[in-house]
Amino acid sequence: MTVTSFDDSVEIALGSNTQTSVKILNYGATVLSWKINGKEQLWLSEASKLDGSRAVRGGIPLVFPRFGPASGNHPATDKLPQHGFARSVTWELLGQVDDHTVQFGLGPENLPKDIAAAWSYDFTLIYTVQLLQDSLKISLDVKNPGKEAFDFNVLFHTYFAVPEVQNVTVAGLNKLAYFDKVASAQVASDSEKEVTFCKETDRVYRNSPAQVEIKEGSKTLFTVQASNLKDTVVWNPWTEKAQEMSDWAPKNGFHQMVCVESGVVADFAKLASDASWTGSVILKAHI
Ligand code: TA6
Repeated sequence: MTVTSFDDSVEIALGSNTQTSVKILNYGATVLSWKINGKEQLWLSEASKLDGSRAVRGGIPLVFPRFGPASGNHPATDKLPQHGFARSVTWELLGQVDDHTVQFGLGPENLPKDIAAAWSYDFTLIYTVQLLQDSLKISLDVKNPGKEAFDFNVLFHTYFAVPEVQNVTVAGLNKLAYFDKVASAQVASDSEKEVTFCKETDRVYRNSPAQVEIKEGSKTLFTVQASNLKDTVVWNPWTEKAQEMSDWAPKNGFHQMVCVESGVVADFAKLASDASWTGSVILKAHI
């Protein structure tokens, strides 16, 4: 394994097999690329900004401390932008834990003044990215060194690359109620059916199973194994929303992606003074 730092990013490669690698942009600590034997596992918009002018469109953006209206109103975070600030600030590369693991850190000192004023809690985030042969483990430690408790949302907003989303299902969420963000309605569901995609799909599943699978027919493409992340978001923007997003390209690229996102977004996690919280997810590709 080798870790290479660049001005704006860091890359981990599996030893001599540099065809298996992960690249993380310091801006947002956003995983831009995860390749296994040269095959890209994540979807990244061809129009995504990578210069720090706006959040990356694709890869694995980090959502913290706010998800958005679907989590309900919250005086402390309602003033923050959609999905919070973690994906839109430059993190500090703390270094490598070992030859296949790197860590990034974020604190109030890294925030623009307006964001620090909007969310003035003392906090420390440590983001760990670990590359394995056929898996990627990402973990976020949230610490509250301050005297005041705070509530937060968190989400690993993963854009998985798939051959054709109309042939993809998400298994493991059967029979679960969900909040349908497209219809702005809570939906009770006793359906045994796996989630399918034929239109804009934007769902928040509360208290979802720790493991869900992304499948193409009977073949499992990815396994998503979450730890201490009780909710799952499933999203595909489809034609109209893809057209509306200026940083979405190609416009028909929604056919080659699905977002399956593990987090705490249906409501807020609370962190008491001097407490810590850790959530992680292991993404496994079934090549
Ligand atoms: O995670 C799904 C979602 O919240 C959708 O509602 C959609 O807004 C998507 O994230 C992208 O949000 P963004 O702020 O990155 O444009």
